[in-house]
Amino acid sequence: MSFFRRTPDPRVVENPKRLPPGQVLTEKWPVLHYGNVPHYDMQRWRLRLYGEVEAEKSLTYDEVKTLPATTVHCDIHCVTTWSRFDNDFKGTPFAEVARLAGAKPSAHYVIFHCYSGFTTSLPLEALLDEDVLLAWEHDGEPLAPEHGFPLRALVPKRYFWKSAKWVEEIEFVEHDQLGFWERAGYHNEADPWREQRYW
Ligand SMILES: Nc1nc2c(c(=O)[nH]1)N[C@H]1C(S)=C(S)[C@@H](COP(=O)(O)O)O[C@H]1N2
Ligand SMILES: [Mo]
Repeated sequence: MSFFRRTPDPRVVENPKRLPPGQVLTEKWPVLHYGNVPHYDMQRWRLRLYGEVEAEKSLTYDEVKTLPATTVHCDIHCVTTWSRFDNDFKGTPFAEVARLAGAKPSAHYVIFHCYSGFTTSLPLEALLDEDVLLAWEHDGEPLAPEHGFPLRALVPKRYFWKSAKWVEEIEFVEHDQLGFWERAGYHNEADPWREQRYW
């Protein structure tokens, strides 16, 4: 037994299964990404929806923020082993976005295209879960630039790299395409409960 064992967090003592295998709880919110943090001219910023949809869209930030919004209370789990409990993300359910664009029956996957070419993808069906958002607030504050301002995905059931920051374009496709970290060896399904970290 280690002399340096940290006092266990009461939320884990109470509910040991809340922390996925191999994860360590953190109170801070680490910043993790490849490349640099963008600074957008929000007058020119647009969210583009395209691909296998009935109606391609280009939305201003104000338009995004007038979509039906909800708050999701969740735990987040990074593949590098930190987890953070009790986050409140506010945003619009991804299902609203899929409805707005009119995802066609052929739209089986969704690719998030982000600042500087970062991409990640998930099956559309997974993104229709009610805890999946396009988020613009965390714990009551606008997203900080380093955490994805103006808009990030939130997919709490997957490792956090699937929660793309600085989302600029959402592409609906028939066939999946591996994203940035997935091509580098990360598991494409990314379920923290099954420890799907790497291929
Ligand atoms: N655009 C973009 N989004 C990204 C990443 C990235 O490199 N670029 N990294 C992912 C990874 S690996 C993690 S753990 C989370 C970290 O989000 P945070 O910095 O808000 O904690 O962002 C994810 N989203
Ligand atoms: Mo990560």
